[in-house]
Amino acid sequence: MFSTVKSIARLATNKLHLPNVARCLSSKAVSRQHPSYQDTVQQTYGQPVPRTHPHLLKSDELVTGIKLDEFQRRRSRFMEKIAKTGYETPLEANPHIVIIPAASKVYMSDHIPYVFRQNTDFFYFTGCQEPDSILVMTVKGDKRSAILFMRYKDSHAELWDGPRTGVDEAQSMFGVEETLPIGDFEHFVLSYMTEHKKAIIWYDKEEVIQTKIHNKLNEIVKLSHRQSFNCPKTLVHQLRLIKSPSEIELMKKTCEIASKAIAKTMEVSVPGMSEHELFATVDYQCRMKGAEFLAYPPVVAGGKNATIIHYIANNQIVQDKEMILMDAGCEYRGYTSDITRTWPINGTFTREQRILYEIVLDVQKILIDKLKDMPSLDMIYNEMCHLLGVRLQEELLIPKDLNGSKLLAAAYAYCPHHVSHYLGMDVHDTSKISRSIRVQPGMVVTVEPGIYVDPKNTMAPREFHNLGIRIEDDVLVQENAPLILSSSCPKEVAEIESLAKMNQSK
Ligand SMILES: [Mn+2]
Repeated sequence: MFSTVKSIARLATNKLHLPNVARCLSSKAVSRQHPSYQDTVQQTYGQPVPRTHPHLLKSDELVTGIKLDEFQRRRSRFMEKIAKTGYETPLEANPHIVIIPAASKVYMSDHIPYVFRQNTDFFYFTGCQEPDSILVMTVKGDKRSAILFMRYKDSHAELWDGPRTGVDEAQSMFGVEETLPIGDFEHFVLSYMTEHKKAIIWYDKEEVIQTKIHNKLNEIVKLSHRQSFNCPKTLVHQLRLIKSPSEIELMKKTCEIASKAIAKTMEVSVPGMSEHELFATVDYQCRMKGAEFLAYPPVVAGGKNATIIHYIANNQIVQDKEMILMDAGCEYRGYTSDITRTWPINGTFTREQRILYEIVLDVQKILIDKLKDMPSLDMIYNEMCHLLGVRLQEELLIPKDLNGSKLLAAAYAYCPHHVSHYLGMDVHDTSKISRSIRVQPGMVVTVEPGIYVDPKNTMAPREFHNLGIRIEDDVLVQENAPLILSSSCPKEVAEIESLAKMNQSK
């Protein structure tokens, strides 16, 4: 990917191109802010800021779509929650220290990193994109404090890996009470624990994010009065579960990008194409519309591959008369979409494909509509099994004499996955939140029923064998009616047939 020699060459080239940088900076968008040339060259940050990346952020945003005060509000709401826990006596509040590490770089092989993705909870509270940082929040009575531990600026490391924000700039940039160098972390925690012997330490010991920090914390906690950690994750996820107005805007955007990308993929698809090409198309379309990357390895499954729920090999040719099931979503500024569409590669459903497709579509629409009654996701799942069961009985894919739990079990044989999960900064968002609680306005959930006909399924007539269909939309729960965020991706039979027909004659 890169080598010493090439990097040196690149540095030399960059120097030669400095006048070009200056020319670019005089473009309209930047010149409005009148940056001094010297200033731009000298002060760099570990992530885009409005001055260096005016095409990505508005002048008052810390990250695209979100201002600094929202991050501060998230931290103070969280610390409020923490302050309400852990009273030893009704009058004596415990001090608390919460530790949330940033992600570290992960390597696929020697010196070759995977694309960096920040630890979600850390990003939610800071907007900080730098690896190996740590957020510490302390709560003692009415006193609240957020401390960010950052890497020093390091000209040598920055030549290789790009700029760092550094300790000094970070305080005003991220609006925390204090910033300290990462090397001071251990000492800070030790002295805090010495000073506050009864402090509760909040740290997720199950998920090792920074190994060094994890090991140090384990040593520290053993010496402490507590000798164990409290996990902060559930409290964090309770906050993340309800999206703020700015988060809703970002969710709309990420869903719209992926919706249009999948629609475009339908439009170019044609028999004989490989799943790989369709994967490349959706990936390309998402990036060209501004997404950072796909939110997960997409399922691009032609024909019978669609019956494998987590099929991601994506290396087969899609044949005439087969359907393609595409489950893809993207990440836009830290927010994810998760959409599935199934369409006939030649633009026309066969009789059997259409029968099953219409069942899934009808059931999906009913389930989305149910969200107005604020059910739990588990209730929606039970409803799906019931509706699928009845509809499959009508089409003779389930024996007519089954009812009750036997009918539900028969439906389960056609759809072995849950119908919904929470969606947000993570694809399977807020995993600590049970699916048995009722949904509330501000939550975003998926609705994704499917039918998969395994030839081993003895109830299924032969002509339905190996068909796999799923339709998945991303839905914002609102007070009155749910809002489908992925509505710009067509799902009606006539719409997807006409889209999929567009490239057939070429
Ligand atoms: Mn999903």
